[in-house]
Amino acid sequence: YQKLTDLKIKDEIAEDIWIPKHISDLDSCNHLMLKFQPEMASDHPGFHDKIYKSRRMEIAEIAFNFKYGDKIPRVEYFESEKETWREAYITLTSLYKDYACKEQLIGIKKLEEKCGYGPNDIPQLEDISNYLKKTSGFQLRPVAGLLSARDFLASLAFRVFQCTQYTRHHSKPLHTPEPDCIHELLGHVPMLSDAEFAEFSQEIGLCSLGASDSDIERLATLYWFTIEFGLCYENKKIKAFGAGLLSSFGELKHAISNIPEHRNFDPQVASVTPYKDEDYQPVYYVIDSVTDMKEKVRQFAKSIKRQNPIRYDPYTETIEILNNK
Ligand code: NLE
Ligand code: FE2
Repeated sequence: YQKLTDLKIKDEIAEDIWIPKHISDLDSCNHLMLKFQPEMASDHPGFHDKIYKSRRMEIAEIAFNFKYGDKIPRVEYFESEKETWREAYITLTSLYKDYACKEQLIGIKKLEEKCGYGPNDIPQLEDISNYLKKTSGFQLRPVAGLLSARDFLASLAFRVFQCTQYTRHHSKPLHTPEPDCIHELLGHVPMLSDAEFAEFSQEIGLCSLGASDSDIERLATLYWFTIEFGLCYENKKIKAFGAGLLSSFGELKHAISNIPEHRNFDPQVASVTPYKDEDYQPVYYVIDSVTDMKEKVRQFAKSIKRQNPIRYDPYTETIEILNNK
């Protein structure tokens, strides 16, 4: 036990922050944020729905029991859950032609061919994880809800995506403020199967390891305006690559319309822009390409200080702490 005043903080470099050193240490990166849980949020569409809440608990158990190296247990989805998926799948994929970036279109097509994606059934995390592993080196681990930014970002450093397994409430199939498997599987997974996007995601993760709380906040905000709600130019047209858009019928159209503000992507500015997590965004950042975004974020990353430099060893899936003295 340490009193707050005993913590050594100098030059904004956070010291003695625990970081996962091996991919199996992600077993400890499981701190949930409760603000969107149906038990906690009275405006959650499932707040009064006992069946929905107990179903959520049942699926959450899988995540609570999961340990590194386990196969992700399959969920036998209810007909009503498959119906929610079907509606979202059909509506969203029909919009992608006009609204989604090319990486998303390619990603979805391959997932349909190779990983059983389609309107009729919810694909299983274990199958998707194996597929991603082969395609971009990413893998999934089940999570019971929204994680703390520090834990979520730390997982990305190991090319692990913490993935929810429950579905949104059936009364609101086209938008949810919290992650659910429709958001993950339609929004994140196709983009994560792109090699360059995967690399970008891992780099944000690596940058977060050992960072101070305020830097974690900046990185989480940057994550929000890119991986979650990012737009890009493609042949002078604006398209979406952010998962929060690609999984929300309503916000996808809103983002591309003339209603919100579109700003050219600048990580210094984006990382301190206040954002809304309950409703559609008033501001979006537009990148020129994934390559360009990655370059800009690499420059930005130099402003994130940590006690010692680190290096990721992909062979052993280990973080090495280098001593620069
Ligand atoms: N608004 C998104 C959706 O409806 O799929 C989810 C965002 C989670 C951060
Ligand atoms: Fe997300």
